[in-house]
Amino acid sequence: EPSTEIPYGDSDFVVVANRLPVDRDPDDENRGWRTSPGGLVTAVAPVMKAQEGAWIGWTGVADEDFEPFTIDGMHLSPVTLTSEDVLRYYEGFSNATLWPLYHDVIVPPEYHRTWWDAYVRVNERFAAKVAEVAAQSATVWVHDYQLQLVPQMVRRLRPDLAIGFFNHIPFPPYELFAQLPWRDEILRGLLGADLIGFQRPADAANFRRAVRGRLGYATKGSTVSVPPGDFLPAHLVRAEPFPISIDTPYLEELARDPKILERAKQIREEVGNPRVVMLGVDRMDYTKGIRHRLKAFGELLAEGRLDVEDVVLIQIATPSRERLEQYKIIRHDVELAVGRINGEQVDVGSIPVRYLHHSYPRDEMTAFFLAADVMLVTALRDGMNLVAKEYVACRRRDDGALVLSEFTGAAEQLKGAVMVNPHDIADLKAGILEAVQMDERTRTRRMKQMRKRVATDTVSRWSKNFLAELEHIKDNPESIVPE
Ligand code: ADQ
Repeated sequence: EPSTEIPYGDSDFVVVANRLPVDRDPDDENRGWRTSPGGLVTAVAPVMKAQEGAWIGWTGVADEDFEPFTIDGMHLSPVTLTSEDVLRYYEGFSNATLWPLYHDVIVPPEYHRTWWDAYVRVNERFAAKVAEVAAQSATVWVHDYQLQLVPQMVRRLRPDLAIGFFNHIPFPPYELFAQLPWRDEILRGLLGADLIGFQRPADAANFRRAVRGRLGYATKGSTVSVPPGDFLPAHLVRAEPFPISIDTPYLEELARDPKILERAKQIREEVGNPRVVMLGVDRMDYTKGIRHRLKAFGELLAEGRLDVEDVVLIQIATPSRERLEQYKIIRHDVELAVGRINGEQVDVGSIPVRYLHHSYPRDEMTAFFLAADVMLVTALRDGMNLVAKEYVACRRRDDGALVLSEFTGAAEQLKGAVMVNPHDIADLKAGILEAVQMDERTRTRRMKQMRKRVATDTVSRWSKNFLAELEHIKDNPESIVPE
């Protein structure tokens, strides 16, 4: 029985994420906020509008309190972060501890007790906000690695709620996860949820193995039995894969737009109309394998296996987490590599790598996807990688080839890609050449196969599946009792 002392809120559906789906825009004098369109918004906005929904998150502005506000029919409930929270909870524990730890320790994670304290404190703030806005028996959907303690905190405050959690990044193998000084707290935090979603089956399996190894709880299939304790009664938790996807119909619509098709042609002209345009689109992050990609491309040119007359690589890298040391290093390394490849050329007119350190609107991104014959996705580790799926969705003529790292979640769905191990530069080079030289019939066959997949696996289906499963668990708790 839910405690009657808690004043319930009005929202039947609550999304909780580190960031609200808005950016401050002082130029927009009407509201001061601009919606930042992303996959998650697309996925949950219809549910938010259909039910009395709310989104809890940070505005991106530190040290300022904001009142709840409504934008595009979504009720937003801001959580305040101080500059110190940003430093310790966000840049520190989330992005310099958890992010590298969960991505195979590509760079060494840093463990600082002050960062952990801030992580706990901020997670408590998010949980308190959920308890305040959620209506009785509401559904709460918590997102991503910044908020892994929120499920347990919410369950303690509001046992009446159905709590789902989705992890957008990988969940590491036990041997790596075990490094974390606060590993047990994180596992208990997540186990406050009724349903925990991961990108790949392997991520869910890694999580269940950590639960068995650290906490000694029994698991059967995807179900974890959590014994009573920590002020909570015994309960069952499901940990399962729910691979995220993209808004395919929207991208296909953009890819049909004559203005965008014209812009794609123009982009090809602007880079000198080469026979082959290759493209990379990533956040500037050490997990994305941009350095490895450039190394492979540079060697192929130097060895004359690719001809500078024939190919151009457009590398778009969105600025990301720029105050963190490891992000300064990756940017420096990428820029050095680009300069080196372009500097090796003898002809003043030869610029094989066109490097853009910017973010672009959706229309322009679509034009880039349409302009590219070969898409390079070479992440060293990536939860899913939406860029790979976006490229496929835009190729309405079933042309173009995708080079895809086997270390992305997307590799499990896009079987028509040229699969590569980006750590193996020789393999990466062979993959790039295979994509460049692939005959038209093979390209068409493989792209068709991949397009079929993204046509059915859309982000709205992803959120429907997740929420349906959560609903089902809530309505039939006995249905998940392991036989
Ligand atoms: P990210 O690490 O950010 O996401 P990704 O899945 O590729 O990686 O999503 C990036 C998004 O940003 C894509 O929609 C892409 O088009 C867009 N983008 C990238 N560069 C851009 C630019 N210069 N201008 C405009 N848009 C740009 C995390 C996980 C992933 C997981 C997603 C979703 O790391 O593994 O797929 O969440 O769960």
